[in-house]
Amino acid sequence: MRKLRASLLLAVPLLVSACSKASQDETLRIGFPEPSTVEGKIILNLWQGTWIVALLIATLVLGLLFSAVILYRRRNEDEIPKQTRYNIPLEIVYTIVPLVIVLGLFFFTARDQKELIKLSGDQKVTVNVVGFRWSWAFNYKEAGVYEIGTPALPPTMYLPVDEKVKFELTSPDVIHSFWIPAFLMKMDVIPGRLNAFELTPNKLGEFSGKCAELCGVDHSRMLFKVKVVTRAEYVAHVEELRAKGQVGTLNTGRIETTGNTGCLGDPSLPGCKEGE
Ligand SMILES: [Cu+2]
Repeated sequence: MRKLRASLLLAVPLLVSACSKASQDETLRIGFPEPSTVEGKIILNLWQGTWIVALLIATLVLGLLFSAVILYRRRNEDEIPKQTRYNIPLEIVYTIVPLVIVLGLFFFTARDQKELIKLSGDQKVTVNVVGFRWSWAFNYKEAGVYEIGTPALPPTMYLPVDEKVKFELTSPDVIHSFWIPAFLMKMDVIPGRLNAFELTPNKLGEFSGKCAELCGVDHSRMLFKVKVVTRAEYVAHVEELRAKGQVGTLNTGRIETTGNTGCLGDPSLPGCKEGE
C-alpha cells in the first residue's frame, strides 16, 4: 500500500524526477511540513490518500470528458446525434459511485480523527495553553510554572522529546486556534470550553506556532515558538521559570494579570509605557 501510494504520488508530477530527494519528499507531502510528532504520520497518510483519490477521479473525469469530445465530435454540418432521454443503469452508476467515494473519505477521516482526539491521560507533560487577545500563556501543570507572551515578545513553549504531551486549550475572551504547523495538528481555543489533544513530539528542534482563527485586530501577532528539547533541557527551563517567579497558573489574559508578568517590554499593551 505504501509503495502504491508513493508511486501514484510520484507519477503525478514527472518533473519531480529531476529534483533532489528533499524536494521529492516535499512534493510527496503535497505542501505539508515534515511531521514532527508520532501522530503526524496519521494526518499525512490521510492527506496523501485523499489526494490519490482526487487524482484518480480527476483522471477518470478528464479522460471521459476528452474521449467524449474526440470520439463523439460532429463530423458534418447536418449530423444530429442520437437523442437519448435517459439511461437508468448509467444514472445508477453515477449516483452510487460518488456516494461510495464520499462515504469512503468520511470513513477514513472519522477513523483517523477518533484516533487523533482520543485522550488516554497517560501523558508525561500537561500544558494548559491559554489563548488570549493577543498572545499566549503556557501553564506547565505538573511543574507548576508558567510562561506568557505579548505580541512584541512571543512566548516559547518547551517540550521534552519523545514524551507524550497533553494540551488543554482555554480562552478568557474570544475564539482562537492553537496551531503548530510542524505538528500537523490544530484545534480551536474556545472561551468557556476545555478543548484538549495529546501528541508525542519526536524531533528535536524549534518550530513556529500561531493563532489560526481570525480573532481580531492583532490576530496576526499571536505567534509563538515551540522548542522540543531533551528532558534535561526541559527541566532546566522549568527551573528557570521558577527562578523568575513565574510560579502558579495564569487563567486569563496578561492584561488582567498583575505582578510578575508586568509589561514585558511591550509598550503597545494598555497601561504600559516604553521601558516598563
Ligand atoms: Cu487568536
